[in-house]
Amino acid sequence: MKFPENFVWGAAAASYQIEGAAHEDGKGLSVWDMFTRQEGAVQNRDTGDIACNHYYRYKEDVQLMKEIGLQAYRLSISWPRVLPEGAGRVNEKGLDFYDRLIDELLENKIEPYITLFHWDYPYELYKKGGWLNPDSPEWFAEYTEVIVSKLSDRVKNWITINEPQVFVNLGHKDGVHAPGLKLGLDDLLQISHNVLLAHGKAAKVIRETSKQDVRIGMAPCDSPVFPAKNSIENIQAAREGTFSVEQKGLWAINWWMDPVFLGKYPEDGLKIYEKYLPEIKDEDFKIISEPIDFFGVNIYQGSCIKLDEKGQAVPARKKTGYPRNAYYWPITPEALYWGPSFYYERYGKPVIITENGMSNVDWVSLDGKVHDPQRIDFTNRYLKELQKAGADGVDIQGYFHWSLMDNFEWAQGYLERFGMIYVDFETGERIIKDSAYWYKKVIETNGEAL
Ligand code: GCO
Repeated sequence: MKFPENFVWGAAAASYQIEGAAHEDGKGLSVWDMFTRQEGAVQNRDTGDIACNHYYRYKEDVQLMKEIGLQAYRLSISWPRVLPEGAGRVNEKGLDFYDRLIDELLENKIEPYITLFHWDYPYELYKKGGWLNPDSPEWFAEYTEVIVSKLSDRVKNWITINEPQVFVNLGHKDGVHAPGLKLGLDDLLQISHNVLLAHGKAAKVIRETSKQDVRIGMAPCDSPVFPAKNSIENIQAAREGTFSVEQKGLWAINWWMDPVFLGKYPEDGLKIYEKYLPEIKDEDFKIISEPIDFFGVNIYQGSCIKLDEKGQAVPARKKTGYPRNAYYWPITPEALYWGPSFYYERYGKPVIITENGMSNVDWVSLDGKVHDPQRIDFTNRYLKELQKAGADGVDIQGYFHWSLMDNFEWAQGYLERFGMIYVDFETGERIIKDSAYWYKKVIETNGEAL
């Protein structure tokens, strides 16, 4: 099952989840450095202080990427590592780390895709109100300029913000992610508007500052709704369910991506949130909808709906003992057909899967290897669905497996292993899992090996 020519095969990780060196070489604090110290915030009181020690082991890690045959690597930049106070003073040692990492990747013919914000928000800016502060979009734009000025001679692919739904809902509504707040809807909508403005300002800065042509995207997450049957009515119900603020609230992908690609909030959301909306200035949507080049999206699962006897959409019952991963997320490969299909229909932009993968109960076997057949089967099934979406006309342009290596899984600490590389968190030893060698063959054959 061939993928399009020039389809990009990669893997993804994120600064706070793998770098470690959380208090070294001049790095400033992030909200995750603060949050992990709160009693009960993270399983086993785990922190990202050391994580995978990638800050010091990046050369070894790039060699592992090369051995796996990755064409691209999606990394994120730790904002407070480069700007310890979040704005103003640059920590040259921090910027130098990314400079060296980019060079190492390019020397090994691995294309870097940089995510500018993957949740490790500068604590000093948090103390000034964080994403609630009306200056927050400008803070992000200034940070973006520092990074793009330094790296854009070598980096062409940029992702502004990772999963706004997660850090807004879990971090600012439910309080179970950093910064651990439980804010009201008016604040949450102000934050979401500021995040969208920050995205738009950053996209403009990237385009204007870059020393070469760029491709820009964002990486929202989604759990698309998909039909139990391929009837027109069932598909339409799934399409409506995928893009429904009424059903999904601030998790709804179109609450975020309609402003970016269509220059307006979705009607159902405007009605529901009417009393809580922030002030929206005339020029806001021009800023937010600064043109970008691809629809990046993180998809792990979807939800299946069928039509009842009255033609109403209802959840399709999960089979008893349905397949699920170690994180108890159901295995739903159809999500990688229907999600990209619906996004491409709605926004007309090439689709890049910026994250997909699974947590697995991985351990080192007696033969010293890490056998992870579930991850191979999972990825095989999801990629087959993505290929089908491509065959049916969706412009699919890339796939980044989450994750390159086992890492700090936020409030779960080190309990969940998503990596294609096993990490011993006591010794730092890396072991390439079977799934990585399987993925190598998929990459070499551009998907034919599926
Ligand atoms: C996310 C984040 C990743 C997670 C991964 C598994 O999508 O939540 O981008 O940092 O680790 O998705 O939950």
